[in-house]
Amino acid sequence: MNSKEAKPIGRRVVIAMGVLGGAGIVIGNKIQNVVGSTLNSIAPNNRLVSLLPGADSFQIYTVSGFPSESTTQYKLSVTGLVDTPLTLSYQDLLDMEPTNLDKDFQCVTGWRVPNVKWKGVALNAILNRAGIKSGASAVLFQSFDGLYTESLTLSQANRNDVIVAYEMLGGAISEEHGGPVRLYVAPMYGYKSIKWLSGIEVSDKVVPGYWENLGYDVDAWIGSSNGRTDTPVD
Ligand SMILES: Nc1nc2c(c(=O)[nH]1)N[C@H]1C(S)=C(S)[C@@H](COP(=O)(O)O)O[C@H]1N2
Ligand SMILES: [Mo]
Repeated sequence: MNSKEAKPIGRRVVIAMGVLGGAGIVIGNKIQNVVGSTLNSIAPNNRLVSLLPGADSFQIYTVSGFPSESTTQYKLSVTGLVDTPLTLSYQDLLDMEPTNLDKDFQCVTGWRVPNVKWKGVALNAILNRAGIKSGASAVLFQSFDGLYTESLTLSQANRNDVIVAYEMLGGAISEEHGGPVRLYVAPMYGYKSIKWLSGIEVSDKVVPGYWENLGYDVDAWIGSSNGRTDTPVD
């Protein structure tokens, strides 16, 4: 691992801010104390959590401000190499069979939140509903923040621990955490879990996402990518 990859994400954000001329880039450090302790105080599972900033608590990351969509406005488009393009409402997602997960969230910069409760729809259920055309090998994701992107190979996207989430931490996903709907890719570092998810596009090839263009691994397996040795999420 070279020294560039070893730099914490905060440093990269500062660098990116220079590149983009300060266009709406925010890092959680400033608000982490408030948000972290709020989350701690409402942690639904009676876990004893540290009130120290950064310990076992989420940091809020955004590269493009905090976009807002109500659950009634919300639309998720499913396009590309599919038999039937879809536009799913929030209610459409609630009406599909739910998947519940209780798994850690690990950022590549080192912080990890253990045993987070997630609820949503398996991404593979949405893909199956649209129908995958031959020639497809990847799934691209867009955010209604207008800037952040991500992608997975089709086989990664078909895992049962990859969900289009509408609940985390025991309730609706807050605006800061990417509500009303975000992706949660359990086996991979947090940058795969795109917030404010607005588009799913089935494609013939993976396209590196926002952070991957800035040096992070496209295959973001926890513990075996980015030169890190974290314990994978089981
Ligand atoms: N749209 C969007 N999604 C995003 C990010 C972002 O900046 N914008 N940051 C990613 C990174 S690096 C992490 S670790 C997690 C952080 O999730 P949180 O802000 O809910 O803690 O969101 C990921 N998804
Ligand atoms: Mo991250």
